[in-house]
Amino acid sequence: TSLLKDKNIVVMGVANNRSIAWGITKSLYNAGANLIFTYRQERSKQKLEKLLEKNEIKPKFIVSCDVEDDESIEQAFQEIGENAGTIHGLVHSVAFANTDELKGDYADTSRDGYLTAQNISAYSLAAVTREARKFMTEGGGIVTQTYLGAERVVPNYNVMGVAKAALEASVRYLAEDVGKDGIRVNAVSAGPIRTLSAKGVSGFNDKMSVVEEKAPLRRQVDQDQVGDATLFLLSDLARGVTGEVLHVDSGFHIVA
Ligand code: 0WD
Repeated sequence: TSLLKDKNIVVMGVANNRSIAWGITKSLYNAGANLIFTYRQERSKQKLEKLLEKNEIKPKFIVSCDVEDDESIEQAFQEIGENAGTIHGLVHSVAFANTDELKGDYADTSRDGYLTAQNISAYSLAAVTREARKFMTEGGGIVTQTYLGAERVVPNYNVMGVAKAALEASVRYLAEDVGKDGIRVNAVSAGPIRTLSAKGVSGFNDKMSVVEEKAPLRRQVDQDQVGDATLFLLSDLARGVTGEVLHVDSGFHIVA
């Protein structure tokens, strides 16, 4: 397709070939987008460069961005704006919580662990929206990645579930802020997918097998499905959709 032909899209959060952001990258690239990547760790940058090469994807450029640091965000988007001119879309696919908080009782969450999860997983969406919108002068779309643990109690997801609830509320407030500029803000709520981050959640394998057993579609979700849904939300096909959480979970969230 050419749904995103000549559109400059920023992708944040490719750590390796299992990353949800990598599935998204493939969908957006096949739809004709010019891709700009941000990374946090040098190791992720190297992996990303290899992946891009192997898949014959030419990035517009790659820039460092640690979402814990306002200065890093400002610098990254300044550089993106200077190089790309206009930004048409942004994919936020980053989250973090200490693994020792992703098990046991939520009540035992430390203050530090709580603030870290909120900082990187929820506040970061507001911070990057603020910087990106300066260059989104032709309107466009912002899409983040969330999970069912925001809406329901999912064992062990704990502090991350609370951070995702804040993220989903942020999607709505941000949608109102930037709607006047023709920018839409949405989230994809994916079913469990085996990635580096997912390894940190205790009992993660069980969550995947329950989707296979109970979800209407009786199969697991993969990165490519999330990629195509994200493509839809960024494209003009979703021009009437904002402030929305779109479940890409084989329908799991509708069953009791
Ligand atoms: O089952 C799953 N895997 C699901 C994940 C189901 C539903 C939603 N999600 C969400 C995650 O919560 C996250 O928001 O999808 C998003 C992407 O997660 P992923 O693809 O599962 O995880 P991973 O491949 O580990 O990528 C997460 C990225 C990493 O990139 P880097 O370059 O930093 O290695 O988020 C990054 C993380 O390190 N990240 C940060 N990026 C910038 N600044 C930061 C930070 N401070 N902290 C973490």
